[in-house]
Amino acid sequence: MKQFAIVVSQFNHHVTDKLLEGAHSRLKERGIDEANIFVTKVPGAVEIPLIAKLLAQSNQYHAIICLGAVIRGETDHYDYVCDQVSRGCQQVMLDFDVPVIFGVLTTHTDEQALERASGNEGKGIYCADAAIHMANLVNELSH
Ligand code: INI
Repeated sequence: MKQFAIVVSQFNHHVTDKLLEGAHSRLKERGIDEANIFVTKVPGAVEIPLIAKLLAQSNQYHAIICLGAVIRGETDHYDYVCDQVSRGCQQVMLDFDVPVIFGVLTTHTDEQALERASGNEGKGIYCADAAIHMANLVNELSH
């Protein structure tokens, strides 16, 4: 049975709660038992890559779904946060040969983030499908 981890940041949790709900419920809908879904929370998107790395290192997960919401607002901080989380997630994926699914929304406004996080086409749902797809592909290609 495949195991999945979800790392979700608490910053902008009104958005990330929706991402988590979408990803978690889709994994279950696709037949993954609750016992095989590990969810862990981090303060902000910048903290996601370290925890994704520790999860990858544990060798227990077939895919790691990273969820967050970086909203531009007024400051340049946005660019640094986006840069750190996107590079960090990709580094973990390529260093550990485990799919790290990038479900971190980067938007100009709160409304845009909420819209992308919600509904049947929400990013959390997409990320769960991508995680299952990638876990299957890696499994096929490495046997
Ligand atoms: N973290 C986010 O996840 N989203 C944001 O929009 C954001 N902004 O805008 O500042 C944000 N900052 C916090 C950051 O991720 C770290 O938690 C913080 O810098 C401590 O390392």
